[in-house]
Amino acid sequence: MSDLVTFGETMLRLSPPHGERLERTRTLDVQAGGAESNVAVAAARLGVDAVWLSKLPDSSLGRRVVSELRSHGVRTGIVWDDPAESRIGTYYLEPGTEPRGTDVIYDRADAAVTTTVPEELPLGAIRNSDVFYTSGITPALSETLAATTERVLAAAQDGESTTTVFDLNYRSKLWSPAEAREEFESLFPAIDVLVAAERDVRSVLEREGDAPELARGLADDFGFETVVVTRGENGSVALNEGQVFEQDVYRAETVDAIGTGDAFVGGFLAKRLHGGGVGEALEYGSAAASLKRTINGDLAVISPEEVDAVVEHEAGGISR
Ligand code: KDG
Repeated sequence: MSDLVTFGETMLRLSPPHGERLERTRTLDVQAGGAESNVAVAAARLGVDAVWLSKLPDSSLGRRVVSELRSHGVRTGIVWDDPAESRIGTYYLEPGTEPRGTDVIYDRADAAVTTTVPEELPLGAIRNSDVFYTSGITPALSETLAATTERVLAAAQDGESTTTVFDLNYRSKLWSPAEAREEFESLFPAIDVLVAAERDVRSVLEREGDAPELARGLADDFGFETVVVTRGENGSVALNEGQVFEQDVYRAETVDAIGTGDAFVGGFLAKRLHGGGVGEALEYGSAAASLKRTINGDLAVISPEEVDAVVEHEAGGISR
């Protein structure tokens, strides 16, 4: 039995030292990065019993990812693949800084995780979890994974008290908006809590209106228990049982924005799992996200005390 189970790909993230360009650098920093493990790390660091499920080559690179995630308190359930026949995904990241955008280059085709079938996963553990989380990246990675995502979400729904949480996480380098929309809408009936960036709701799901209207439209059409719309610098909005909650962002000096959304979700889920209401969870997730922005790497290396301090002392409070 665990509080949170997540499932998805984690890659090796390779990035040049601050201010250097991928084109010229001689040094690449290596870290684990992937939306679902990022959420697990943020939640684990905030006191949640979190398990991350995936498939990796049984090589030093696969083991490296696992030991990094475990060092943050995440438990792992890994399908180990023959290293002669499989690989780990990598992504190269040159963080953007005004006026230059972030450069991301994926090298992840045919990674071990893309062959994961439901029979390889601990469906019982998924059914017994309080929350099962995956994101829109997972079904985008292969047809096999799209089918597996559907099956594991169905297994989670079979759990007596498992809440399924899905972040759209649309990635334009993986598929087109039309492909993503079709897949997302087929998964929605199995999802209790939808998290989505406002821009993805507009451009991928082709919805219109202000953030509360977007959330209401999705909840009405697909029966979500909760919809959280994240709005970048404009904060976030959640709709739960007909009630709208709004949250501003907390100030942060940004060192690395990658993983901000995952830290938000990790914080949101931690607060919910610890008995907090939706408004408090938005506040806590938002504070976790602001702390993440100050940290290099995908992972939110944060503590509950730091998140509480942001909530208590920083401007950007809640407007309910
Ligand atoms: O949310 C952070 C992720 O975007 C990053 O870890 C890389 O998983 C990744 C992806 O597919 O974009």
